[in-house]
Amino acid sequence: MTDAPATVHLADYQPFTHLVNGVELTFRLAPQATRVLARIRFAPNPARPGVHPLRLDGEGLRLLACSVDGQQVQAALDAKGMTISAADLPPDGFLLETEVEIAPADNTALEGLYMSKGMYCTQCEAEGFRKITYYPDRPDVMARFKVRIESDLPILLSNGNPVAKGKGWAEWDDPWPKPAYLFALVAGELRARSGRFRTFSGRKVDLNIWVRPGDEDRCAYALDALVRSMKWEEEVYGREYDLDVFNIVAVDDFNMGAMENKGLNIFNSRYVLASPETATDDDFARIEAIIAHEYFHNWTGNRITCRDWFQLCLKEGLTVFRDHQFSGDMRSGAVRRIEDVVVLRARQFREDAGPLAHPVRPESFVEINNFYTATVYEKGAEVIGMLKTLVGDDSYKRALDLYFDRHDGDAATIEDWLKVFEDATGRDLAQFKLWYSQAGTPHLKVAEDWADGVYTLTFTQTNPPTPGQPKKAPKVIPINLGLLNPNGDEVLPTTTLEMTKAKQSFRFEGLAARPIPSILRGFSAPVVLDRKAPPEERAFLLAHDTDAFNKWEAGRALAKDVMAEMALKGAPVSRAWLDAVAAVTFDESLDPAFRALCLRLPGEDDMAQTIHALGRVPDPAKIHAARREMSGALAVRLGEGLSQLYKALDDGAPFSPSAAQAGRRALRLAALALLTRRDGGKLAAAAYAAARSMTEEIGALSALLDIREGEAELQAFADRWGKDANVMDKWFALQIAHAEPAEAAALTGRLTARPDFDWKNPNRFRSVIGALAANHAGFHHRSGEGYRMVADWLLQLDPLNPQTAARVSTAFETWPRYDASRRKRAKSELERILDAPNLSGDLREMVERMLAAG
Ligand code: B3K
Ligand code: ZN
Repeated sequence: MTDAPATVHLADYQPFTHLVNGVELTFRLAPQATRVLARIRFAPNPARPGVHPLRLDGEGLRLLACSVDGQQVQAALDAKGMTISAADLPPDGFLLETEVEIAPADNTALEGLYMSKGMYCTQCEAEGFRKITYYPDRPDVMARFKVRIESDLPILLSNGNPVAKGKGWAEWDDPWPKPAYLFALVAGELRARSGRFRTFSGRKVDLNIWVRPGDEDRCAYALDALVRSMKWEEEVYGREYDLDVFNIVAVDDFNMGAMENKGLNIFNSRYVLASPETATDDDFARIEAIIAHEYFHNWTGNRITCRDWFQLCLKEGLTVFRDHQFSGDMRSGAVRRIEDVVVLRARQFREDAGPLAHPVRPESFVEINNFYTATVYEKGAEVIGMLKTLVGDDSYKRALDLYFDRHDGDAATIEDWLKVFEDATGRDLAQFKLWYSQAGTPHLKVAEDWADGVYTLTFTQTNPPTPGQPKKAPKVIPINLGLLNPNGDEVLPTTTLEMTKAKQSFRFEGLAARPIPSILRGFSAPVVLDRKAPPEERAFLLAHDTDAFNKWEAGRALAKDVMAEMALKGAPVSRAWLDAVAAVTFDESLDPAFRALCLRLPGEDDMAQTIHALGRVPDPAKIHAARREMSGALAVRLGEGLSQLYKALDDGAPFSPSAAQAGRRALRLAALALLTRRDGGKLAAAAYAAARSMTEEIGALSALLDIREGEAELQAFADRWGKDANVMDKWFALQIAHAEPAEAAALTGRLTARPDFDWKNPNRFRSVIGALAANHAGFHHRSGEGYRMVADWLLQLDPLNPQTAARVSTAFETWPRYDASRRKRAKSELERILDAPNLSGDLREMVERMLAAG
């Protein structure tokens, strides 16, 4: 048994005892016995006066040699690191030399140095560097790294600029001081797709995307996205790249999306490789966003890093905000905003409403990897969006310039970040800071009054209790508001109301008629708007709102009202909703991508969350049935127009991943899905056979699976793509996503029995087990089979890869919202996990937090 993992507290922060003045690493690579030689120069840290021993992190290392200034010393070793007593350390600074042995081939956790299909690679954030060598593995210790790699493999990469290479070795030098979590090394049989970028000051940068042989022809889109990111970063934020090379490596076994290591980004191959035949339009959009995200980290994350892991949102929230801005500029801003809010609600609102809720800046953790969450990332980005709305675009720009100026080279905090805004604008942000410290999604109620030509809106905010935070103070909420006349004209263009109190009224005078309010335009704050509105008003806004987000939101709110009535009271599909959607669907003046979004029904999990927030118990089977009934009714209501739409949207143009073409495909495939509900699958089968892109292939296959057809197409798909893991992941996930609730677990069972269910690969695991967890009615099926199967697989994966097991376990975070019988079943699965011998600290922390809810 290892000791119980300790809880780390933000309040306990202390600077490290020493400074690191330079690191030289030599890697002698071998799968079972890699040698890592480290030469680290330490100096006393003036911020920690006094005499201190040297405490270094280190896990799973075999120490072979250890000396200080050339003298061998006896280090005290334990499971978490080594300590060298102060008596062995010259007070003015010293050179520590160590040699350790590690076995990358046995590293199944994919953290530290590991192997993926014969290639060596690393993942150090957050605390993986300690699995490579003894080091102060914390973000506030920044140092310059020089690296020598010795191996017979042809391509040897590390951070910074290449210095020299010869047969069997290569040397790299990173001139920019960095924390250890940004260290990276890659060695393998790799091929590059290369490009060039000239920065605004004239610096030439070599760009390379490194992939396994055979994948070279799938790099063009990522390379193009990289160049556009670099340019956008210069134009919009004035930030230039700072090395001679920028390398990206695609890896098949990776715990998350990608990693921003300085000058050497490592990517999950599914977020790099793309061709029209293998990637969907959504894949293209995601690749563009992730390439940009990791690139933008070069300034927000690398040049300015975090003082400690509690400040994670400092780099992640800001970088997500920036990648959202970028995607909005590259594509339709309105469509991107809607998509981002859909994700925010699906992941972050869900997290905020359950047992895993935590502040954007948490105050304690056991395993930091468990805090790379939707709250830190997505809500962290929303907080920055609100700040920008409150101070205005010009002040935002001035504040960011000041941030880069003042903190370049620092390991900074949220306090530093907010101070920059206070200094740049003169604003007091003390109340705003609550967004960082209080968890939970605020609910906003609205009351209207119209009397004597004066229209008054009164808002009331409530901040619901979350684990460890029973009581909360009111937050600053920027509410973007527009007012429309009953004839559809806008009488008040978008105006930001600044709500600072628990209850607050805003008056509008000089209006000729009682207006229709368009509240929270652009989703100006991450809150739940609790406002009942009659269907006519929602339909009116869907038809007339000038704010694209709120126009969509009106349709979405209407669809949710209808679905809730159906699931809770057995109401019929509403005519008003059908008519309103029909009007938008056939409105040729609107962007096809927007129309496709309006045709998409709210997700079942989202609906369950909404019903739960109404104080009712969601029934997954009823929600599922209601949603199907709604799309069936829509297929009928849209009638012949659908076929025309489907035909008209095929312009025969050659494939382009452009947002415009993707939008047309999305609308066309939405039409196909509905048509398939009526024609028994004839059109979809033909569409599958004629598909010229993966988007069309998946679209046609989904439509067929939706009506329990598509056996032959599934087989054809597997025959064609069987050797392509990234494409086959879609094949696995799609079937499970479309499975009947009662059959989802059994289907998953059959798929996991296949020899190509490589469960140790995180992408495959997520495509199958994650897909079952995401099939709302299947996972929550009353038999409890969904819960049992996911729990079984978490238990199987945990000993090998605790990080991915812990991540997928969030499938259970919603268990308290359901009925007693489901709760009992889910809870007993969680308890079963907790009883497992040698459960990882990662999974234990998650399960304990989830169980604490009841
Ligand atoms: N910073 C990494 C995430 C690291 C996750 C460690 N468990 C990727 C990103 O946010 O860009
Ligand atoms: Zn990031």
